[in-house]
Amino acid sequence: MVVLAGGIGGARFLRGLKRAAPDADITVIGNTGDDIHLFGLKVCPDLDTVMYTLGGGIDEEQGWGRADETFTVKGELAAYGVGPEWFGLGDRDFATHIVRTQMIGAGYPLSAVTEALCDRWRPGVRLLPMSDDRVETHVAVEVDGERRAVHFQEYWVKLRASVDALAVVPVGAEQAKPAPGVLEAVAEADVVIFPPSNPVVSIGTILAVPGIREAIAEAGVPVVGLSPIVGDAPVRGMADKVLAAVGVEATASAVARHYGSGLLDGWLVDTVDADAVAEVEAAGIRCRAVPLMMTDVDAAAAMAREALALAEEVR
Ligand code: GDP
Ligand code: FO1
Ligand code: CA
Repeated sequence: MVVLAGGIGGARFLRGLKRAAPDADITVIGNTGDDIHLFGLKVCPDLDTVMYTLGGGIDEEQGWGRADETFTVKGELAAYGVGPEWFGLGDRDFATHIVRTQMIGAGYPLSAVTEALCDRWRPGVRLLPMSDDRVETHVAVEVDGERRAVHFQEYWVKLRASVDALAVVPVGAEQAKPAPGVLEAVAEADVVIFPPSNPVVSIGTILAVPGIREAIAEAGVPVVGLSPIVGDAPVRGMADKVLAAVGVEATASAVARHYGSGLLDGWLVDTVDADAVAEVEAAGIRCRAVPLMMTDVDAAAAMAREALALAEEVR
């Protein structure tokens, strides 16, 4: 199985998928467009969220960062006047970024570094970055009447998506190559799953790496997705803001139609969005309404079972 994943939505779904299909061989293609360099360190929030969640190190409530975290280093940096203060890097998390940056400095590609980090966390999936090449999602905003581009993390974390996103650009994506193993995993997959991750800045960014979208469309296996939008709003976060930037309504149906029947064979919407089923099917995508709230691992596993059942239906 191949799963394209962002952070929290992808990671929580994967935990359910592992429970639903314990013997499955799962390759995760992770989004690296959220990556940011801070204090000379390379931080990969979405890869780390998947790794920590599946490896048992995540801060469960927050959904990102480490459990039992402390912020001594961040405080000491601030005492030197060194920021940014708006990005919460904890002490335990810092170690991950130090190891990653050290290995990259020694010449290892991100895919090899991620594999090394996963030797510790044993996530039970093969976690691949979408690319070893640098891709950075930027968001065009207007602040005080002036248009400028900010890093995705600045838009999301510092600005809390409080201003409209005028455009979302995965800078570097066009020149990026899929990481080793990505296209091979897609070609060998029995099913490709889009978990309820952000359609623009998580899955959209992965699909922007030349070759990945094409490989999925040409794999000849069921491609099924789960809506991150429930009741016309994102379950978490501000996906509606970045959907607006690409001209897509924040509805379960609009997101499915945004992916399109050329890519997607099946789509799950929440039971509260049962009205969307007919519209999605009219667009040539098989659709079912099932509970889509990942309140616990069992709920996520039930969603995974529904996704796999839908894949068999469209096979
Ligand atoms: P991020 O990188 O941490 O933002 O995580 P992802 O891109 O993987 O997923 C973010 C999306 O997950 C958001 O748009 C949420 O709406 C969605 N999401 C989070 N929890 C749930 C849930 O329980 N059910 C569904 N259907 N979507 C969820
Ligand atoms: N998200 C926040 O909302 N605030 C933070 O301070 C923050 C720090 C952070 C540190 C490490 C990490 O792996 C993730 C972190 N996140 C933080 C989450 C993450 O950057 C974003 O929520 C996602 O990338 C949004 O897609
Ligand atoms: Ca993310």
